[in-house]
Amino acid sequence: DEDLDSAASPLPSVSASHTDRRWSDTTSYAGKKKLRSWFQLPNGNWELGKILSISGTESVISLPEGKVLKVKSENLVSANPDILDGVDDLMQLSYLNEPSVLYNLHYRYKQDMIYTKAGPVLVAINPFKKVALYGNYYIEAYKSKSIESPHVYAITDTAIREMIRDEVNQSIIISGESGAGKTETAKIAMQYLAALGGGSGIEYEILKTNPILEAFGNAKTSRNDNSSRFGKLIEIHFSETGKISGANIQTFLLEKSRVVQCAEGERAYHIFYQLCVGAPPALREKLNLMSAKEYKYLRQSSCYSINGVDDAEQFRIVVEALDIVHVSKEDQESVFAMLAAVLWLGNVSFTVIDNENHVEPVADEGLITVAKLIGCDIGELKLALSTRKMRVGNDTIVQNLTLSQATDTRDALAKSIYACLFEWLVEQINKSLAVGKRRTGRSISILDIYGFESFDRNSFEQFCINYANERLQQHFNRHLFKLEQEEYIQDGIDWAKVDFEDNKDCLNLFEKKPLGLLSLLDEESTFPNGTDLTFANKLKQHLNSNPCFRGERDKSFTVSHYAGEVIYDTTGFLEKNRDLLHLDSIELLSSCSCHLPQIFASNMLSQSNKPVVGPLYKAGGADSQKLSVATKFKGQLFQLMQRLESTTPHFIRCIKPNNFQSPGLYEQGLVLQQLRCCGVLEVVRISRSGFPTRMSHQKFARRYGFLLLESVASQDPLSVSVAILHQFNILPEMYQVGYTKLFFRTGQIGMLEDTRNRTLHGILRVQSCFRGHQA
Ligand code: AOV
Ligand code: MG
Repeated sequence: DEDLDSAASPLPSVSASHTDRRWSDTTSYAGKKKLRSWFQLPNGNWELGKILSISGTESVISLPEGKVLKVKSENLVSANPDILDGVDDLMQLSYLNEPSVLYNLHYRYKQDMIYTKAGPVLVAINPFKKVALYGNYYIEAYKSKSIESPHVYAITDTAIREMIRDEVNQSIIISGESGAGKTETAKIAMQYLAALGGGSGIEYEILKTNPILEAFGNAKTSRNDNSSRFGKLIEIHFSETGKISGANIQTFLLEKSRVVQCAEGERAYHIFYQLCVGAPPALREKLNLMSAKEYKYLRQSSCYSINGVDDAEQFRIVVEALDIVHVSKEDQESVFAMLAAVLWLGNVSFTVIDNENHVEPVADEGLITVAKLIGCDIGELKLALSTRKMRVGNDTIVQNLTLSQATDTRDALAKSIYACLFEWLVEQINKSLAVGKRRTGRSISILDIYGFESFDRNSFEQFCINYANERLQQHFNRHLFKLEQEEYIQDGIDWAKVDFEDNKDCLNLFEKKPLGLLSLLDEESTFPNGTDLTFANKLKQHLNSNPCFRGERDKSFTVSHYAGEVIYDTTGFLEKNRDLLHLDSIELLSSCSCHLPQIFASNMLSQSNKPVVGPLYKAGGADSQKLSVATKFKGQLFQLMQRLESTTPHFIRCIKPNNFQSPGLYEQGLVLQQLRCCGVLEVVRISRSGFPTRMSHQKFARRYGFLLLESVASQDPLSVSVAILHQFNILPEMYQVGYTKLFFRTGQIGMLEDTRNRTLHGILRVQSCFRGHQA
């Protein structure tokens, strides 16, 4: 059978350094007939055909539905034999080219097998529907290892075992584009951890943090109805007995602009809509709540509901979860009051009072309700929204604000209240989940950060999100390429270095000092006359020689990210990076009679003791001084990476099969682009072109030594091992002898194992025949 024959043929030679051959091996098919082969259609999709004949440089190929085509042989790409259809690890494919990988993933996806291994990495393709792969039955099955097919449970199980076996903290790092399924995957991993490490009851609290954080930190975007607008690392602690003893959540950079502004068809944070439809009558009255349509902040994107989501029901779920993580009813009411205050603040309007466009707030229902909800004096609120105190020498003068200044001040206040509320909530949750003082055990961390984003219009938020993804990508590269290759060096192995798409240049573009994106942004943010335009011009002036950077028209620039090019529009960059809240607003909050605004004010003041935002603000004197947003975020990311470096990582790559959040639709081009950019195929390639199977000389000699036909003079394990390799004619390029171990390419040990099994089987049969004769 020719198909089988090609399955058994040695691995295609994988070129180590030529990028043009990264994705396809063009093993020649000349002389073979009726082989399966890939043919690329004009639309870019691949179709599986059979080669009917080959003459010269042309082949005749039959495609599905009876089409027969004559094509150039060089346009055909080898397909795997059908016995390899749907293998659960891409490593097992004889031909590792793009169409074969796409086909294999699709083959499985059609049968709801959404998980596939790519060597050490788990690939998860979003099903966009309920699949019967979860719950107690499966948890038990993975725990007892009665099921071994790839799964988040299996990866999580490995993490637990390695944590216990090696006494090393573990991390599960989930990445992928927006909407690819990271957050769902993180929850599935948490479910497994809770089931295996449960018992104390704390696991129940841990699971309940999800609905809370999603309500306050997720929103509908054009990419994902439940898009995370913050990054999250949850560290789950285990006692020596393997039981969960507590947890800690760290969050990263919440997108706060969404509170006051969001694009058509998107929504602000879920909790606002949940509160508007879900609040019980008494609460509605107390907060003077109206329907979402009445609030300007929610009205601007003309989207109030999400298909298949019942916001009122979600509200009840959030309240129940808040109860479980021990947020008191009183605190809950304060939280809702802050949310209502933010909504009402958006309704505050201004009237022009002089011919210089100075304004004052209209004392209507909005203003009155805000004052009541945060517990401040109406007069103070009016002043805080329409004037600014300036210190000149020893005098304080009061300046009136123009309409646009007042609107910005109002929005800044709303954003700050919301961001502080989010932080405060996370703090409360952490108190409730706190690990006891005896922190002797180990931990498993799960990282779920916002995915790479490229919209029609990309602003400061996408800039930060994509920067974070570059950092993560580097961590991935380091662990799966660099470290792997370092192990070969350590054991003295001679191997062909495999190049991978290193994103060092792009990270440098962001981080280099003083001429990197972040430094230049900070510098411009401190200049009194800095504007988004001067910032954009400075970038073009200094960075145009960087291969990852390109200046664009107007105020825009392009960055070549590992996941593709993104054009950023610098409008609003400086302001978002400075993220100033005027001292007047902070003073207003600290004058409030309600306790949350007071806490927020003191948090803001304590965070602003590092004056990196320079002279401008000092001169003004009335502004708070603090780290710029980008610098703070960078620091957080560095810390995160440091923490992850001390753990054994397990990687999950989520893939989005279509942009419509629709089940069953598998778009080859889209999947391919994600596979390419996240380096999944390189991981398989390095695992295969490298020597993924390792066995110590001792173990190898013990296991296969009895197969030797001639005895070896020296009985040391190394000599025995070498004799075995010779006897079985294992080609020199298929293995390497290291100082301590033998290193094999994929599939080699399989052949030896087969022989070993057959021999053992034969011996047993002979023995049983022999016994039969005797009887
Ligand atoms: P993300 O976290 O990767 O995007 P989500 O985890 O929110 O993506 O997934 C998006 C949607 O896909 C979910 O709301 C589900 O409807 C569906 N989904 C994902 N995984 C599964 C699964 N295993 N089973 C069923 N449905 C699933 V973002 O946070 O936008 O980067 O920022
Ligand atoms: Mg998410």
